[in-house]
Amino acid sequence: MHKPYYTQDDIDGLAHLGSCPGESPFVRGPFESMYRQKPWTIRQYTGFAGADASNAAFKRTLAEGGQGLSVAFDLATHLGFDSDHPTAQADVGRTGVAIDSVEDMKRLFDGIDLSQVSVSMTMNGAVLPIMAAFIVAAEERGVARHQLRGTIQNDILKEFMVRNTYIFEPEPSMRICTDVVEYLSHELPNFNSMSISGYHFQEAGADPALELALTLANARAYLDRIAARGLDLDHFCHRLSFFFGVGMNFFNEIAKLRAARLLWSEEVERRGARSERAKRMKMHCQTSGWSLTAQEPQNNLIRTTIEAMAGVFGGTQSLHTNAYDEALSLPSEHSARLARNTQLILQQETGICEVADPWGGSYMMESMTKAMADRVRAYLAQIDAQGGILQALQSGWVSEQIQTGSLHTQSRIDTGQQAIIGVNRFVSDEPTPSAALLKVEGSAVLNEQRTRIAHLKQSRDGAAVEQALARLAAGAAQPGTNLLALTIDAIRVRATVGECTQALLGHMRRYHADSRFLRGLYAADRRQDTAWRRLERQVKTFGEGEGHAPAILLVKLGLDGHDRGIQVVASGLKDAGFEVDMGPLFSTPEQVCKMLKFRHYDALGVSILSGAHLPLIEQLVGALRENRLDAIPLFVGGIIPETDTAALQDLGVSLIFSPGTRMEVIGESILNALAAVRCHCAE
Ligand code: 2CP
Repeated sequence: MHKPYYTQDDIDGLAHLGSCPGESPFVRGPFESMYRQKPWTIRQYTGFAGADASNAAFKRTLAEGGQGLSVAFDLATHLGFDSDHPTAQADVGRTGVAIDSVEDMKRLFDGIDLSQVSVSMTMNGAVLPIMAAFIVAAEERGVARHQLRGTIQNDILKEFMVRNTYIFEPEPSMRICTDVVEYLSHELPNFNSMSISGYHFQEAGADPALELALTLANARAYLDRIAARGLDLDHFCHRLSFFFGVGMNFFNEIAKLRAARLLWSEEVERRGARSERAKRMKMHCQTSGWSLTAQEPQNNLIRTTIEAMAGVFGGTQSLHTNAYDEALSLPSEHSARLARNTQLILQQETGICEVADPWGGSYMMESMTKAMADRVRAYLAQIDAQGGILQALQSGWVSEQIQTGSLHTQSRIDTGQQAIIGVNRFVSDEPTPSAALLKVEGSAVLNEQRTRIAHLKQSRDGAAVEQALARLAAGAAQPGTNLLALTIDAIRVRATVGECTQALLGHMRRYHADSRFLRGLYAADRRQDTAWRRLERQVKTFGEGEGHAPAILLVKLGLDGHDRGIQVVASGLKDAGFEVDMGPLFSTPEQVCKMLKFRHYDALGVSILSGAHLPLIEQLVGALRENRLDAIPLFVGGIIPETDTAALQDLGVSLIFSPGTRMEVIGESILNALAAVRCHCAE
């Protein structure tokens, strides 16, 4: 909550005041000259289909004003599956580029000078083979290791908390992260070895203070592990970078970025760092994907511009601006260009780059920075009281905090307290002008990758691969051996991403998360709301008629781990009186059938945000039919372009819900569909 206005009284005595930009504690920015010397890097997250298509997109982005690259990998790669693995097939090339080997990595950067362009890679679970493939690809192109500049995300803790592209259990995963930091700090001195991320917390429902607290708590856990290896803070700390989301809470987002630098500087100093470089937090920011709406998508251009300005006023070093059509699909060429132009216009037309930290000294901003830092310190104290972030993760505290935030936000939107223009206020009756969406031909990418893998396996020295993988597997069982060094050896002789992962899985167990959702919170927020109470009555009436509450099974199919939406729907329907079970992440059609046989359900709801809805629903419907379960009404929620609606309906999908659908609309639609099935059966 902001005060109506701020005065000198609000900043009197604040300890963080008095420094200039580029001076410790860096509240006002990491560099004195900030954007006058070098504006933030325009770094758009890009990648889809195969390496050649993504390479063309990279070249286009650089030609059109992009200043660095940021690679999006597909879900199969994230989870360490080669494209020809049966589990991966529907997801190959959908939400990022498919990379199976160093050959793919070389094609990805073909014609791009890696000694000149910095490359960020969002990779966590399969960080070893992907980082190794990047290093070997550069080596084979003649680029020296010290010339490589860029960032590997390598932040596994937030994967267990929200992003869900983990492979191994937390302990071995932490070892892998630390091996990567250790190796890069010696071998690639200009490469950032972590991008410790808050973005995904905000996307999952955390407010800015919780986002920052969880990010810093994770960063502290990494510092502990790295320090335990005997590495000197002044040697590696300047290569730990950060990544935050920037949403529509304009002033708070700026305050968050300023407070982040303040708190990090304090933390690193407290641990004994001497150099200013070690204490200076550098960050990448991304505008909020969650704030984009499928309704009137052009409004998203405005939202993204405002969020980008908050990132820049907050002093970010690198920025991704989302494309306006991302609530509908992957960005099209046109929308990607507009997103990039948003940053070019800010850099080159506005004069924003001329002054460092223009908010410095503002009564409001300084006081909000302090308030933000205090809230974050209070969260960190709560985490410490539990024994640290790993304990807070394992006890469920982290997911409870985030889900609480997301449910309160959802109820504020559903009741209209939080305005979203075009969604819950000033809704337009006009049809939305259709955007030219990017469509990935998944099966074509899959076939191409399969052929390439087969060719690679025929042409390589099989014995050398076997030996390298055996050494990697042995290294996994032996703490103290650097796994990145061993993976580089394996990748160099043309082992695949999947084979390296498999070798590690011999000694490191695969992680399986529980699916949890909160009960009671959403309904508590909507108790006074007539639309909500009507839904509760309808559910009750349905239950009285049937002799039991309507029971629904909600599942995530495929490799997509985005579970904010399904958790909110599970909580909302449960609170309305439905019986709700949620299947595990990454469910297969066969597992869904097993769950449906285990107990009675009236309906099945599937959430897919990866773009793989058509092949996945086709597989699911086939499995339901084989198991004689196809009479159960099937609902789909997620990012489903209108052009795919008819195909899903032909497959037998009863209802499709896009993001932003109000809870009572979901609940009532399901009840109506169930009632229609009952009528049909009675006829
Ligand atoms: C910059 N430099 C300066 C100044 N500005 N030196 C003096 N005065 C200045 N005003 C120097 C820096 O110190 C650095 O040199 C060099 O110029 C490059 O600047 P930088 O600030 O390091 O910029 P950068 O190379 O773009 O690096 C920015 C970050 C890096 C944040 C440090 O980690 C990064 O690029 N992160 C991007 C992460 C990313 O793209 N994530 C994608 C997430 P030295 O290096 O010598 O110090 S995708 C998200 C999706 C949603 C997902 O995760 O699922």
